[in-house]
Amino acid sequence: MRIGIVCYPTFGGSGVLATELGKALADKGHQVHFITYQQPVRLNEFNANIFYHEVRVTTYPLFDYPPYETALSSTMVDVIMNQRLDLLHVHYAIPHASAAYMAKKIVETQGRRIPVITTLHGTDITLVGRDKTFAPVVAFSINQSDAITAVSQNLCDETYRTFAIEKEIRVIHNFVDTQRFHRRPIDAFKRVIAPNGERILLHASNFRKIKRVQDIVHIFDYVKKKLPAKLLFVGDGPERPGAETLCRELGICDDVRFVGRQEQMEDILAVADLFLLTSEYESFGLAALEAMAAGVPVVSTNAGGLPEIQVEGETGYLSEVGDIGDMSSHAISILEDDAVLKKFKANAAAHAKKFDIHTIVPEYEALYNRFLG
Ligand code: GMT
Repeated sequence: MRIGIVCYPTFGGSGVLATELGKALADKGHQVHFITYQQPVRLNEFNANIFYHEVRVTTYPLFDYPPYETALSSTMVDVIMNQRLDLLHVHYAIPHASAAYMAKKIVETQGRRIPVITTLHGTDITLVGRDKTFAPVVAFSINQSDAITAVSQNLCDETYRTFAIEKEIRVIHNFVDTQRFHRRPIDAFKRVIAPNGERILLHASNFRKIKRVQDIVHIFDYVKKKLPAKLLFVGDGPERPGAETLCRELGICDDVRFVGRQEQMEDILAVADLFLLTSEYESFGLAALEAMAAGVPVVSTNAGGLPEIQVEGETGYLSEVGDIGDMSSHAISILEDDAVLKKFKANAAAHAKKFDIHTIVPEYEALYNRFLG
């Protein structure tokens, strides 16, 4: 198959998932064409079946807002026609689904039919999408897609609750390459982070408000009072300065490291003992699944799709949003006993296999096949 994948190229979960899907499809012999404005961060190796088409937005003094969506549709048309694509798979509805609808209509005038599959990832529905500046276009373009998928049952339900969707939304859970995340810790790295064998807690995100990163700092402060521990913050975003200030106020800066955006998550996760995710909402929580695949238990909120990936009391614990006390006691209960920690680590790794790349990617292929032939 010749598949066009449209996504955000950044560190966000939707772009990561789309890129990993494209790489897996290419490994299976499909020809994959990424269409986006920058090389996706996880597209970091050569594969003869992978192509990258950059969307270039022309600037002009009249444009206070460069028309990315128009440029994206035009690039889609170019790639569909010249690379003879069989289908377009767009990740994150805004503006990808509406740009794909436009491209589809344009190529129809040239005698080409191209099926469009839209995968909903979360904030395109729950946060940005429901804003009235976007909502009518989001609802229309989702309804115009030939197939719609959501990354969790929760997101599927939220989408039906938010928009008048006339079509079936299929749930295809996010996935992880469990082999890749099954790594031995790099001892030298571990010694730098935790020189005295302290427990290592980890959070990775885009530091947006929805992640409630200050809750992470408070939880760590509680944990640290009970046992020797270090906290690693991976990623960057608008709430990072606030988290840094809070660390200073609590006097815990020496035990907290902000390491910025990182590509080699598997190496970082390999040294971690616990992953913290305090989000107000997560459609799925791909970062938590990657942690589990690396054998790292997760203490998280019970928001959105997180209960679909975690098993309470086995892979970690789920608490009400904002319940710092509950999350702290759960973290301590996992970390204070070697045998308990070992059990949770093994459970997390075993449960992540349910979402293995080799199980989930065929679900997308089966969906594609419905539109071909
Ligand atoms: O979490 C973010 O803010 C990034 C966002 C994205 O679109 O990249 O992540 C969403 O999609 C991920 C992949 O499907 C999910 O794992 C995240 O849970 C989801 N984020 C939210 O729903 C807040």
